[in-house]
Amino acid sequence: MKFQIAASALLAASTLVQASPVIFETGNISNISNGSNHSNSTFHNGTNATDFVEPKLKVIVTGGTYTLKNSSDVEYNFYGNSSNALNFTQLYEVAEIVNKTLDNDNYYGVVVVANGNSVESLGFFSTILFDSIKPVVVAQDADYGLLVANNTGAYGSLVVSNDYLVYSGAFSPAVSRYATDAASGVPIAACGDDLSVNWFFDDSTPMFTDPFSVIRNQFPELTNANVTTEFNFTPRVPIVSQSDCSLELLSTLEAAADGVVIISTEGDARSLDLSSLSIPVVFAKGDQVPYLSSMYLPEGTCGAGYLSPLKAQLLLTVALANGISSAEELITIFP
Ligand SMILES: *C1O[C@H](CO)[C@@H](O)[C@H](O)[C@H]1NC(C)=O
Ligand SMILES: *[C@@H]1O[C@H](CO)[C@@H](O)[C@H](O)[C@H]1NC(C)=O
Ligand SMILES: *[C@@H]1O[C@H](CO)[C@@H](O)[C@H](O)[C@H]1NC(C)=O
Ligand SMILES: *[C@@H]1O[C@H](CO)[C@@H](O)[C@H](O)[C@H]1NC(C)=O
Ligand SMILES: *[C@@H]1O[C@H](CO)[C@@H](O)[C@H](O)[C@H]1NC(C)=O
Ligand SMILES: *[C@@H]1O[C@H](CO)[C@@H](O)[C@H](O)[C@H]1NC(C)=O
Ligand SMILES: *[C@@H]1O[C@H](CO)[C@@H](O)[C@H](O)[C@H]1NC(C)=O
Ligand SMILES: *[C@@H]1O[C@H](CO)[C@@H](O)[C@H](O)[C@H]1NC(C)=O
Ligand SMILES: *[C@@H]1O[C@H](CO)[C@@H](O)[C@H](O)[C@H]1NC(C)=O
Ligand SMILES: *[C@@H]1O[C@H](CO)[C@@H](O)[C@H](O)[C@H]1NC(C)=O
Ligand SMILES: *[C@@H]1O[C@H](CO)[C@@H](O)[C@H](O)[C@H]1NC(C)=O
Ligand SMILES: *[C@@H]1O[C@H](CO)[C@@H](O)[C@H](O)[C@H]1NC(C)=O
Repeated sequence: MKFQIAASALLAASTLVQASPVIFETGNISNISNGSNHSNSTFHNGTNATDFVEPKLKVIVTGGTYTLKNSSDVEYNFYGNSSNALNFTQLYEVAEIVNKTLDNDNYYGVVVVANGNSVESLGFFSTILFDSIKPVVVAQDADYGLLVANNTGAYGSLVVSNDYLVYSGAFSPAVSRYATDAASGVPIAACGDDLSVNWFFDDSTPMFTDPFSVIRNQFPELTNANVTTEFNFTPRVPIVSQSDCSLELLSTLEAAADGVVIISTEGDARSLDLSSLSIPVVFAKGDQVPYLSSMYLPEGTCGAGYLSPLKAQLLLTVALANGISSAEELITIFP
């Protein structure tokens, strides 16, 4: 730990106000309430408040490091305190809370505190599901999540790592056991020991989910936060290594899975016979900031691009949960 943040130090930090704003989304952000300059007269829907509530940040606790302490500018909601990776059902349960919070003018951002096994999933899941300029910050430490979410430059889904770097949820470090290098990721800001958040770029909207992306334009259903209550269906998408893809394994998968992510371990996978599989297949790499195109993959399968195996598994599962399963569609969704 470089430094410890006490709540009082956070509140006293004048650097929070001075940090230069960064625009993460194209669009008109001037009418969204935020922590640094609230307007008492008008909500962004144009109506006037009769009983004005000063906007807050909401912290949703699912694990990690936190102290439950409601105050005038932070509201803590306890979801759970798990050290296991949140499963798909739980991700959607948290998503429903985040969705309602983002749509509520009484909150100007959300912090999700989670254990280290869930940070990558929550950050990437939020990137897919939430099309909002309000910050959704996933962190293991609530104080760091709040520090970043309260920075006027923080928009969209972000992950704060334990070494105080800030990532877009699409490019957070691969913390899962499926990555060969646990440190990979593309940071966009660093928190300073003066409690500043120092952004590296002017506009860090990932192209993967920007307003012109395929995912936002052609598959808006992927932002539905209530899929599991709606369909009561949790797709089963295991991750397997290419070197384990025996005929026996493939026939087991055909019967027991709705889709599969295969970790590419050989250069050219085109000789792999997947003809016995009728479920969607996505190949992903476990390398540091990987890129896997579909060029050397068997026909009818999809490359995960720069997504880690865990992120590829999540995207495929969210797609399947929304009824998207053809290779043609999946290829356009994956980066
Ligand atoms: C939010 O804060 C930024 C930076 O201080 C400011 O430019 C913007 O106008 C504020 N928005 C509102 C609605 O107060
Ligand atoms: C800002 O307000 C304008 C006019 O009321 C509206 O058209 C626009 O969608 C709002 N933008 C956001 C980001 O809420
Ligand atoms: C942004 O929204 C504000 C407040 O609704 C409005 O006055 C301004 O003209 C808008 N700017 C653009 C570029 O739409
Ligand atoms: C956010 O920043 C504002 C302005 O500096 C400050 O008044 C407020 O206490 C901060 N909120 C949190 C939760 O740190
Ligand atoms: C806060 O917003 C008001 C109204 O938009 C503006 O007049 C004022 O300059 C802003 N204050 C700061 C510190 O940005
Ligand atoms: C908004 O109203 C609250 C409660 O009446 C008051 O404490 C606060 O100073 C007001 N803020 C602004 C920016 O006028
Ligand atoms: C909201 O309040 C402001 C300031 O009191 C006023 O100028 C405006 O006309 C009101 N708008 C509506 C829709 O009532
Ligand atoms: C904080 O306030 C919210 C809303 O009133 C409430 O649901 C929650 O239980 C409170 N949390 C704590 C830790 O008191
Ligand atoms: C996720 O975990 C919860 C709590 O342990 C459990 O009730 C639920 O059945 C699990 N869901 C799946 C899809 O495994
Ligand atoms: C405008 O937003 C406020 C605050 O969320 C809400 O109470 C009010 O019902 C909304 N009005 C309309 C017409 O949507
Ligand atoms: C929340 O969910 C509703 C219903 O699916 C959707 O219309 C809205 O855009 C979502 N809000 C956010 C911020 O994702
Ligand atoms: C789920 O969201 C969809 C799309 O916004 C909506 O049509 C549906 O009514 C919602 N279902 C539930 C159970 O909330």
